[in-house]
Amino acid sequence: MNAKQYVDQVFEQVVKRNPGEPEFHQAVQEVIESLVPVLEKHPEYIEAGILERLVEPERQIIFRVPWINDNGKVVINRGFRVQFNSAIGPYKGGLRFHPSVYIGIVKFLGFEQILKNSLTGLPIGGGKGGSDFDPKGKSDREVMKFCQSFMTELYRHIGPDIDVPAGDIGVGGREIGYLFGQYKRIKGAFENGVLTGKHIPYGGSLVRTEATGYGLVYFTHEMIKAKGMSFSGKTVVVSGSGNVAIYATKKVQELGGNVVAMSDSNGFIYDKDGIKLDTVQQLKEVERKRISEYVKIHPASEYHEGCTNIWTIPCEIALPCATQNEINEASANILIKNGVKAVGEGANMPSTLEATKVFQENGVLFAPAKASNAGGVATSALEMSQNSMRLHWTFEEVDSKLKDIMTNIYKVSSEAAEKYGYKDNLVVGANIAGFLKVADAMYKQGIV
Ligand code: NDP
Ligand code: 2IT
Repeated sequence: MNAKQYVDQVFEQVVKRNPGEPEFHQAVQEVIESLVPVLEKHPEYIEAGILERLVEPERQIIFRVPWINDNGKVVINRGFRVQFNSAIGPYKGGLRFHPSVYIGIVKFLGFEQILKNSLTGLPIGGGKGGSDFDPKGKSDREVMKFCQSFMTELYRHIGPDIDVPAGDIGVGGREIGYLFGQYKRIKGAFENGVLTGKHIPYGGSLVRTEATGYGLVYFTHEMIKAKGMSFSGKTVVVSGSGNVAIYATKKVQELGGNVVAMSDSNGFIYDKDGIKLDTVQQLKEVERKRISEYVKIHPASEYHEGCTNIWTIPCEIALPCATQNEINEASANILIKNGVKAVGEGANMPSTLEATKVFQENGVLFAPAKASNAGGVATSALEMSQNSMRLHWTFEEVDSKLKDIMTNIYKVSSEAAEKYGYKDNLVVGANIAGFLKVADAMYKQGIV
């Protein structure tokens, strides 16, 4: 069997074995199709069933999360943790709390995490988890109750050398704090390396809050710099207004770019003179309100319903930082018609396979999520290092390590692309560079 036939057969099996999980199929398809040239050079990986093993999680945990809301009503949510691959380190990846979470979403995110974590150059395997719990409109007390119940089951599956969760959509510092408090109470030990994204006083790392957004801009900057471009004076659209979007916007503004639009799941704001980030931070990080409130404070700006309509705003650089499949083929075509030159993915898999193809066929510089948003998990790994050493690095130290890591991810991804005959195709380059380390580790550890 040749490499192409092998890949097709593995993909067919994935679809058959994981019915009704289109996001997982999509993530797998994008990765394994680009591995054909690697498998041609390494027939021993086919022999050792590396791909069949890579696409099958080592362990999938699904559990009941019962809690009582402020009205005294019993509420049941579902919790998930997929421990996907531990070839190069303990499982590592975020927790997502959003009503759309089901096993297919957790598997897609966990699968992406394997190669992303490998690209960071740090010793972390791939995992992901979450719940269909919706934090919107819940009181702090309800969020705490939910987090405590969630951890009461999860604690038995995780640990600083086993599996280290962090945040993702709907999970930020507040949730990590409640989760850690309950873990510590159950274990009766101060094992702060069990979670990352912690607050600073109990072992959090400086820069972790900013890391995904800053890292995205560092990576995108490397990509556009190679073609003689910079952020200075560019019109930029950033979707989302959560953790990743806010700190991507902050770094773009520092580099002299003009971010003119941001969004949430209801709609988007357009402020042609530049988004006032302080207002967005106050509304989103402090008051947890809708982004539509922005126009009341800045009446010269506009609010439009429909989050994906944000891609109709003309820009030279687009940074999708909200959620999966938020840019489809039609949106990609509109962006191109309006003159987009570069796309940097902050969210996980924000472009559909068709949209990615449209960007690449039209010469748009394209930074794929597993490379460009790896700064968050990389800084999580730096948080784990500091916890192990019982030391605390300064903001400048961590930020400079983050910058080096993102620059290196760009370098290894573009070199792998070129080496395997896909010059400038960072999708293929990132997949190959991430895969090689994991495959080598799996191969050397035998059939496990
Ligand atoms: P947050 O919860 O902080 O923010 C999410 C933002 O995206 C909000 O503005 C939210 O709007 C919007 N959003 C969420 N779901 C949807 C949806 N279904 N449709 C439209 N808009 C939506 O999450 P993060 O900023 O942490 O995560 C954003 C993306 O970045 C995700 O894809 C995540 O996986 C990825 N990521 C996050 C990392 C991290 O370190 N946090 C690291 C790497 C990737 P609303 O408030 O209305 O729901
Ligand atoms: O998608 C991601 O990389 C994250 N949500 C961050 C994971 C982490 O462990 O910091």
